[in-house]
Amino acid sequence: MNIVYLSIGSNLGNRIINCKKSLREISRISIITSLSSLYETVPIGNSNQPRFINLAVSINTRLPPPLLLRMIKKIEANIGRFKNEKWGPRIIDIDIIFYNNICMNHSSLVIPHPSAHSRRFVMEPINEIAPNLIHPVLKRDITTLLKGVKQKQFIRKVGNIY
Ligand code: PH2
Ligand code: MG
Ligand code: MG
Repeated sequence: MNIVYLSIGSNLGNRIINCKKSLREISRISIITSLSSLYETVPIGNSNQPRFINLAVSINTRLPPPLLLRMIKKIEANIGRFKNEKWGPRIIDIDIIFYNNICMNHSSLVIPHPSAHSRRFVMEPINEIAPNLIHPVLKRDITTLLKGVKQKQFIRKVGNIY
């Protein structure tokens, strides 16, 4: 089995329900092994959009990375995601952050996610479920990487999904 960390975000519609729906769909294609709290976060990149709800999950899956990505895109489409601008508002976004300790750099899929380590909305939830996980490129654990992230990026725990 492969151990994968996903980052989930929503900033359109009922953000918590959208995240819940994504978890239900993810559990159909994999085993969810841990779940972070929910966080409300200020948008990074394009700041002129609503705040996000973000969380992280770890899953066990037999799907290889390209197939997992294809399934994730289907899940996003099922929940109602439409094509939109880069970094624009979205109903649901599910990103593969880590896949075992694989490092891959394909045009359609880069793992680890290339900007994960500089985003508090990704690192803070993963730190909750896997503080000792080593980033396979940067060779540092999550807690150490989180300390290097700009603490300005506003983030607030808003509870749990269940
Ligand atoms: N996702 C982005 C860009 N900016 N900002 C926050 N706070 N949360 C996100 O999930 C997010 C973002 C691109 O996917
Ligand atoms: Mg994203
Ligand atoms: Mg994405």
